[in-house]
Amino acid sequence: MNKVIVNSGLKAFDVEKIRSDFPILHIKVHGKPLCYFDNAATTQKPKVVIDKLVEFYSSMNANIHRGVHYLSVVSTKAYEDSRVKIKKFINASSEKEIIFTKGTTDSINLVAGSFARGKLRDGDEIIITGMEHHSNIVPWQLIANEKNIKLRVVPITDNGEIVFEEFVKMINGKTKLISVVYVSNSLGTVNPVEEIIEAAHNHNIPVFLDGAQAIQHLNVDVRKLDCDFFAFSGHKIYGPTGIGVLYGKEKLLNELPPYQGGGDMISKVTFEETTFNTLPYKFEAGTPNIADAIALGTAIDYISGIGIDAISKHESELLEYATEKISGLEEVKIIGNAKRKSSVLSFVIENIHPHDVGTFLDFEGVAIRTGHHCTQPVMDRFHIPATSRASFALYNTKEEIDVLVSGLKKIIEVFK
Ligand code: C6P
Repeated sequence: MNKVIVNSGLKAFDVEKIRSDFPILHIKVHGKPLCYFDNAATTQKPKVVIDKLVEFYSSMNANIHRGVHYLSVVSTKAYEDSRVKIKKFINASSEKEIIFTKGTTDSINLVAGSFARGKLRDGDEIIITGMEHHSNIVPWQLIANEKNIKLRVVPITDNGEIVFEEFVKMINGKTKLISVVYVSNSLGTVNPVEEIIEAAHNHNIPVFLDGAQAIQHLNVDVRKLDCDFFAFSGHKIYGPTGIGVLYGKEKLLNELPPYQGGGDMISKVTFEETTFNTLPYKFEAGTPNIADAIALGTAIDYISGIGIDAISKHESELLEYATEKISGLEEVKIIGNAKRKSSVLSFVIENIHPHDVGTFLDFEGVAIRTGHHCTQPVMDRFHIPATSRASFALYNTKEEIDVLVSGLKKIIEVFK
């Protein structure tokens, strides 16, 4: 593949060098070079992240916050160093605002459980949008059913953008939380989160951002955004699975009751009464996912070394290139045409089920996702059962997109 070096005031972006950092990108699938376009589901891991996991279990493994012995001190320091890296990466005010979770889903469930227990009353309302992932619908529904809370849904346009005026109209005295996806995983829409936050804060309503598809593509500065909560998953930002982050403003987190009880989240326990640990430990009950938290720090170092702005620029070029090529196929319809999009290209092909598209492309070595992408209400909104989705990452190239497009042309020909 050709070497693509982009240098326009940003850090030099050498995609071939980046590709050489990811061992899995060099395997063959059905005898063909792998073109991995399922990055919105999970990203591949650079060797430094894989090596960090091996290093942890080979030379650092011990439980944290509990031992005075050498290994415990080393692993505790590495775990807490990772928290500091994440704090800096998203520009939080303090490490106390960075809670390790299992991932975005776990982070949303944490706030749904804790916030609802601490703050919500009968008749209160939560606003979400029509393009949420199931993870930002179901946890609120569970609470809504339990506490008689109303979930209100902002409609979306045919282009896949929220109807902002409708959102503003929905805000009222009963609204207690607004929880929105920053970047839609099935449409690619980048939501106007700055405006959403401003409108919400004019009414003193906190905003939760589902950042699962934002953190790896956009420069996220939680202080500049002024969001109250922000969630992301490690595995979507080149880190391991089973680890994620909940950011919350310190003042708000302090006001919330614990989500789960157990070791490490307590200050003192008697049979009569328990007092809780300070932040962030109040929300990290039990032995956490130590190795993966540390390797997530390594992934953040890796991304920071390349520069998120350079990554963003590269991915925008890929999205633009793929959109142009795929729009040129008359049988293909793109689902999600928002003015501001990020790295996700969803489409349907006349008379061919997305699962057939996915299976056919797989034999060409091309990995895409097909289905409802855990956003069934989005599929309902567009009156389709599923889409095919190609999602791009920092290591993808235009040559790989050419392979995807030629695969699509073949399948269209075959099904004719
Ligand atoms: N979307 C996709 O293929 P977890 O599973 O907890 O890491 O992330 C959940 C989640 C929450 N919000 C958004 C916007 C997401 O895209 C996801 C995960 C994957 O699109 C798997 S369904």
